[in-house]
Amino acid sequence: MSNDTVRHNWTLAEIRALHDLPLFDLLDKARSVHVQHHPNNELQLCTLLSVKTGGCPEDCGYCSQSSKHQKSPVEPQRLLDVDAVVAAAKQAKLNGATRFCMGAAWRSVKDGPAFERVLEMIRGVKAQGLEACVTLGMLTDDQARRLKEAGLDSYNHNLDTSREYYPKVVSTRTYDDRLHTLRAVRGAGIGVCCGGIIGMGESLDDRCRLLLELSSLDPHPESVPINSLVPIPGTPMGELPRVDPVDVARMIATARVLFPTSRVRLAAGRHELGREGQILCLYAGANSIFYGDQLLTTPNPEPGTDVELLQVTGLQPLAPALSDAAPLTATATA
Ligand code: SAM
Ligand code: DTB
Ligand code: SF4
Repeated sequence: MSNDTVRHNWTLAEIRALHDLPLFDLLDKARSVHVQHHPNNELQLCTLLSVKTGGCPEDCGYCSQSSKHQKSPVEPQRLLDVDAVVAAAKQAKLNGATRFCMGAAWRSVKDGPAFERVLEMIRGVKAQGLEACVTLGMLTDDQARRLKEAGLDSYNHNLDTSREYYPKVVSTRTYDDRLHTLRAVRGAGIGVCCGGIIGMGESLDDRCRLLLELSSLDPHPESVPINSLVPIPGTPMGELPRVDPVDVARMIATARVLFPTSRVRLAAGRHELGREGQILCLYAGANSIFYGDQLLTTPNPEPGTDVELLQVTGLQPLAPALSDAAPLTATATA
């Protein structure tokens, strides 16, 4: 398969037909695309850090950090110091991560000291030889330009679900607000990390419409995170059932076929998939995971368990950009 098979004109019917194939036929297609474009059995390890936790004015129904969900267990915290973030990035690198992603529970970025501090964090992370990614909410063109100037590689801003289902998930912003920020990111020359969440009560067509929307972005997002809902008690989605691992694998395999050259990330919800569920998702075409015992506010598998996952699959962590990272061991610290 050559790059001319990177398509931006998929139809919903085509995507749904792919998604609904007999499982092994879908896996065969995804695997064939995967080995043509990502031949090295590589797995990208990204470590996440919440640099500003809680107190967010948006009302995303899945999120522990919304101030609208009074019963969520998350206590708001102030923006971390640059030194603490750089120390966490150094540790992430020692543990074998090559990408460091920082999340802030903001609706949008405000110009001022907090933004200046985030720019300093990005410079500090880049100085460690790590890829830097942030997710800060909505951005203006000028803010995107300043993030790029600070050395930012990638901006995470998820569409989360279909345009049709979006109002069931969040009422304080629109789908077009999200697309507007994605254009600002792309316009500044920053890589786009954009995906969604399954398991929020959406239909299979909604999942396929999300993929359709993402596939219409030109160029495609360099990275497509597929999150499974982590139900947080005290949020509107806190009582929803866990996603079936086979459903996650179907979503990942469909994304792999649609986004041949992108990284597809097996993101939130990995904890509950179990070892074999995760292996199925990696076989389906995921080539990136969050690595470290914490996502933003919820637990992630222990690094030692992930090292075993790499050993049992024979996957290799993506080589670090600089060579002073320690080799992975099952005792890697969080
Ligand atoms: N405030 C920023 C924003 O919304 O763009 C950045 C932080 S937000 C927590 C980053 C992403 O994490 C969300 O877009 C969503 O896809 C994912 N996420 C948040 N809570 C989740 C949950 N409980 N389960 C699964 N994914 C979740
Ligand atoms: C993404 O798509 N998933 C990550 C990252 N981008 C920022 C966040 C997952 C959050 C899971 C819930 C939590 O830990 O609060
Ligand atoms: Fe705020 Fe982001 Fe959580 Fe939505 S997902 S409530 S914008 S932190």
